[in-house]
Amino acid sequence: MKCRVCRGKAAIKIRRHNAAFCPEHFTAHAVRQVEKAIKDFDMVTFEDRLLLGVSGGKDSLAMWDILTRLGYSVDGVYLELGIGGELSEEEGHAYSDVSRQYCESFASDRGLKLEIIDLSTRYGFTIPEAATETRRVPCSVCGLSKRYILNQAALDGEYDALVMGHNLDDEAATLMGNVLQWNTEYIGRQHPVLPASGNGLIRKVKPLIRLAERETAAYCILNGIDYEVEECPMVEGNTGIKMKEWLNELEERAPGAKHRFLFGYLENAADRFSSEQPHLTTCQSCGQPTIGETCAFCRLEIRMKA
Ligand code: Q46
Ligand code: ZN
Ligand code: ZN
Repeated sequence: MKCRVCRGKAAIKIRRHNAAFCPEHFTAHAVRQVEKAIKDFDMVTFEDRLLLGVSGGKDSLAMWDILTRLGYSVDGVYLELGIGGELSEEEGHAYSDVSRQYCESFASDRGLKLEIIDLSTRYGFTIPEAATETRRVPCSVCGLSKRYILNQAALDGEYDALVMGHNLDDEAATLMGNVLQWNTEYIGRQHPVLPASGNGLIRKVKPLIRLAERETAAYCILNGIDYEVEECPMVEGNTGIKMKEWLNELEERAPGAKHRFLFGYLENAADRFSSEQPHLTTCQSCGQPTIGETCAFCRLEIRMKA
């Protein structure tokens, strides 16, 4: 297997591009894919101050590395969710601790600014506690907490946009899940750029959407980026995992299927669903946007304090 560019020994084959690359040219390819996503969807400019939510996993660290390489000004924010697991002998929330350490090392090695927000210290609960109290799937309370806190962190820091580390697999799986249920409101909200709104929503962008999960992992490995390889111990019940498995089976039979599904939707059908978005008002408690009187995160916070 030879590199498409230099004919040297290839390190990775990408079937949907019908191409293989050596480490150097794969890195250049990955960077180009991000550049293309930013340009095609007019995501951000070099003047923008960007905030990236980092988890310590491959996607967000690859994203930080690529955006910095391209010359964007990007600070990171890590949410300490209080998730435990079997990763370390030490007491405490092993999974979250280890994930935070990967983010801290990445940032300090490169002189980048990283803010740590501890859910427990700032809001008085952890994700495992909230999941137990509400009897909801952990990823559901985790997702809503992350969306809220990252948006708030970007507003507080007066950033121009919040960068999300969602890759091609994440976005295709979300779309598939929503299409199978015909959740038209959610479908209408799925786009690589979600514009800011006057009532407390920061602009959100997803520059990683042209790279698949195995490509962001390969990018990290080939570029010496250490990341959390273990899966979150609370992932059970996450419906996106099933969708990813199905899409991987499809991709195996028809390389490029994921890309065609997601980008076909964005090019041909996204505008048909854009009017399906609900009318947002302002949360009476915190000022962030909501469809009811009090936003879902404030309701969760009130319940956890009771
Ligand atoms: S951290 Fe949170 Fe993920 Fe763990 S509980 Fe689910 S959403 S799986 S990306
Ligand atoms: Zn090469
Ligand atoms: Zn609120």
